[in-house]
Amino acid sequence: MALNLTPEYFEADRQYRQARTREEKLAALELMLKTIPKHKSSEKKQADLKSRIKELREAPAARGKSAAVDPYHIPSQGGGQVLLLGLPNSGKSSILGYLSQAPVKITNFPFGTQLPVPGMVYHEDVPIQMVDLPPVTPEHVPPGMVNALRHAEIILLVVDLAADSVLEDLESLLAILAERNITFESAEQDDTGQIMQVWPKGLIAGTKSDLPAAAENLQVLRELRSPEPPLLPVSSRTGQGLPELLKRIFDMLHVIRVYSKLPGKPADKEKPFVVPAGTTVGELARTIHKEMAEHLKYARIWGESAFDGQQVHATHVLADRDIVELHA
Ligand SMILES: Nc1nc2c(ncn2[C@@H]2O[C@H](COP(=O)(O)OP(=O)(O)OP(=O)(O)O)[C@@H](O)[C@H]2O)c(=O)[nH]1
Ligand SMILES: [Mg+2]
Repeated sequence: MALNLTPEYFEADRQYRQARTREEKLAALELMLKTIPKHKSSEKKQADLKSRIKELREAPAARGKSAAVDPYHIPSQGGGQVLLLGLPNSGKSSILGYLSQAPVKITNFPFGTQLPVPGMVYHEDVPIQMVDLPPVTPEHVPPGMVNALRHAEIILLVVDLAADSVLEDLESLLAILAERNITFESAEQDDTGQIMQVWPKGLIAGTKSDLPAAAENLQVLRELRSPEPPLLPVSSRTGQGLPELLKRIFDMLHVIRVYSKLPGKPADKEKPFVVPAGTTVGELARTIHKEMAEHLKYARIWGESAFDGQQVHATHVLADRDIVELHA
């Protein structure tokens, strides 16, 4: 289904995901409704937007400080945000525990996690935020979580590969989402052939791949389920499969990293700027400093998008790992 969403719509969507207050959320939703292309295939989405606007308008205004705090509102940090969604005891907290210093609670009994816990994980030198979520069941999805899922960039569905019920588990997770109109659409192209992002994106981690039952269950899953969203086997005991999972997440985020450099000095390789793929030199300058963008004369680039030290203009599109020297 081609929705042919416009850049204005994506910007409004982004604003919505960053919105903190009810007023900000309403303004962004209204902008989304205004900018969504009005045709048959977007009718469902339009109706969804209208009902969310109505819901928000009618919701009682938050009273006092405690009422305003939403534990599921975690602003995205680093290259992007991944939410870990799964049934109880599937191994969500263990994944984030293995990959980060985040204070996750790993328990051998179900419902160990009660509130979302964010942590930073790394694909090479690119920070990506992962959020461990409390478990869901077909009977119960914690209030507040649905909204977070709806506006997630990436949802990592976590299933226990060692459980013989793994196929049903995966199906019930997908059903929990589908019942709330959260589906995974693949990327679309706009009129100019540029890839436009449609969020959320889905990926499946089959955990506990180190356990004996996992191999056969994985085989069964591969034979019986559709290949979308993609499934990767991982183990939080041995770490197996986790680097591949992170690489896949990085690719799905459609971001690039670039390093800044001062004239006559080596590049700062410690902390890359992580920016959307397609970012130009001028846009990078704006992310660094507004004044820099205003006074930018040219840049010199080392890397894939230019020959070493090549002088380029503000409109030059950057590539992953480019080193950029801005001249103002
Ligand atoms: N062998 C093995 N055990 C694992 C793996 N991942 C998790 N476990 C075990 O599975 C149990 C549940 O792990 P958690 O990470 O707490 O699971 P969870 O999905 O966060 O659980 P809830 O928060 O209750 O939903 C613990 O006993 C873990 O040690 C794995 O990769 N291999
Ligand atoms: Mg947990």
